[in-house]
Amino acid sequence: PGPVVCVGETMAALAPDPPSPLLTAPRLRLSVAGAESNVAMYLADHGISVAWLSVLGDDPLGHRVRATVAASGVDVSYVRTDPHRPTGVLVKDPGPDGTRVHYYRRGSAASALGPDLLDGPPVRTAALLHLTGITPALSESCRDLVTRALSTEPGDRPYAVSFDVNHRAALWPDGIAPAVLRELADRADIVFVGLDEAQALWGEHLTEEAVRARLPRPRILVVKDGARAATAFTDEGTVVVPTPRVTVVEAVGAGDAFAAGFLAGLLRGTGTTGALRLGHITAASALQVTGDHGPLPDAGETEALLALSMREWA
Ligand code: KDG
Repeated sequence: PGPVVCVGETMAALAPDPPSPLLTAPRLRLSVAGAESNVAMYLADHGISVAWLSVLGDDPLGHRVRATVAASGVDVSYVRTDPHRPTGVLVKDPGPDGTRVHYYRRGSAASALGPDLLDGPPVRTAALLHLTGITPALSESCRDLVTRALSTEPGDRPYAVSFDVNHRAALWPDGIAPAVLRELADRADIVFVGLDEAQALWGEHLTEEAVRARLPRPRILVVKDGARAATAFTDEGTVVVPTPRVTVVEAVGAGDAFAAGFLAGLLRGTGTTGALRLGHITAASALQVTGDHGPLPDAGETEALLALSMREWA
């Protein structure tokens, strides 16, 4: 099978360092932020062959993003540059009530991504295409891209599609996200959604089972309840794996890390329980750093964690 291909926008990210409100912060740290490239970088860490596909501005921030993603071992050779549109930017504003994110991405190079991208390499030969619910919120052409990738029935597609719901309220016009995201997610082969995210979108008191009832079609649906557990609904049944306890430094990027670990597990043939464990292990590494991307435990440690009995695990 071909590689995994992750498609979506990655931005330059600016964050006060040390964390303090933007109003007075003397210094900003420059890094990169993008849900799909986060997944790609963690897949590469797990030894999976993966390409990231996007468009960047022909500007220094775009060059920085490309170099950073490439340095993680992700194939960026299909990433295009647009001489007329800038690379998007995200700015974090830490405050007493948490960190607010401000986007400068309208009209960005990646917002002009469109469905034509699905016709060429590397998508045509991909084993797995990873998309998120961020992309359909970026522009009409971006929504067309995701809609077309999911327009055929799972059995009729040359590749499997995994879809992380990733609801970003700030990017959506009022009121349409719940219906659009549900319809897209229900057409994917593998879906990731946070329980709190599903409750915000589709109903305050939803349980994991009620989320499954709203998304009945995906071959695999993973519902993540943060510090408690992750539940996978598959054709073979339901598997619940508790979240191991870790000291959380910053949660941004943990969802992407989880998705990458789970997909790496599936591709390595660990089975559903192993994939959920690898999701948790990978998320833990993102939870323990301020950026989106932390170091994984080494291969020996990972194998030992995968081999624990259920009682030893959590
Ligand atoms: O999942 C982490 C992402 O939210 C972050 O890296 C930025 O992709 C991003 C977005 O659009 O919010």
